Amino acid sequence: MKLYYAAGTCSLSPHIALSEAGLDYEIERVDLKTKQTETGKDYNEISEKSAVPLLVLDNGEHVTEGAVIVQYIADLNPDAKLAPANGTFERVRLQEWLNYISSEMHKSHFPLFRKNCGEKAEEVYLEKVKKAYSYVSEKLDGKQYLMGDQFTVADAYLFTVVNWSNFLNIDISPWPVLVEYQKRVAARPAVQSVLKAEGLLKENAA
Ligand SMILES: N[C@@H](CCC(=O)N[C@@H](CS)C(=O)NCC(=O)O)C(=O)O
Repeated sequence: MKLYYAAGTCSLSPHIALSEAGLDYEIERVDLKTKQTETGKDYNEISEKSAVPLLVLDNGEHVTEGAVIVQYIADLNPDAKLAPANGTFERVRLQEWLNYISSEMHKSHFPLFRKNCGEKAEEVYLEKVKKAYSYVSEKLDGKQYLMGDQFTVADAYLFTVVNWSNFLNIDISPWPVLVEYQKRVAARPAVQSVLKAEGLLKENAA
């Protein structure tokens, strides 16, 4: 299977999930400005949503929507424990997190990145992002990960969206629990290898 990704964007989350799951996969980078892939293909011809992440399965099926892709990946290798089993109440809790991160956090960053939605919109959405930082910090207090001691795909997603604070110069030091959480997730070997592959580690930045 192949993941189409753009460095540091929301596709980082399924990229981490693939790495944590220990599966065989390929990646292909997409330039979201030109919509060209690294092998010179027109991404608009590949992705009908013209967005990353896109997971193309070996049978040709396309899976889109990050919150769904990561669950698909988690279920391919249950031994990696990246998601509680389907049908359990714990799975509902995981889905609650994925939906919260997607609807309340991920998309609230849109006007902050676009910088053309007007000052008021930026102010309102920055406020929303900070409110979410407070909420997740409260929930993470005393815990390693969102679901407890076990790293799950919800952590891959949360780490990805909180990592955008680096690109947007949002100071997260008022949320020390979140600062420690980001460090904890970043230090995982599978996450390190993905950050390296996407050129997001400082040593690769030059
Ligand atoms: N609902 C989609 C949204 C995906 C999305 O917003 N992707 C962004 C990158 S984070 C993108 O590819 N945007 C297209 C563009 O910038 O042209 C999901 O959750 O996977």
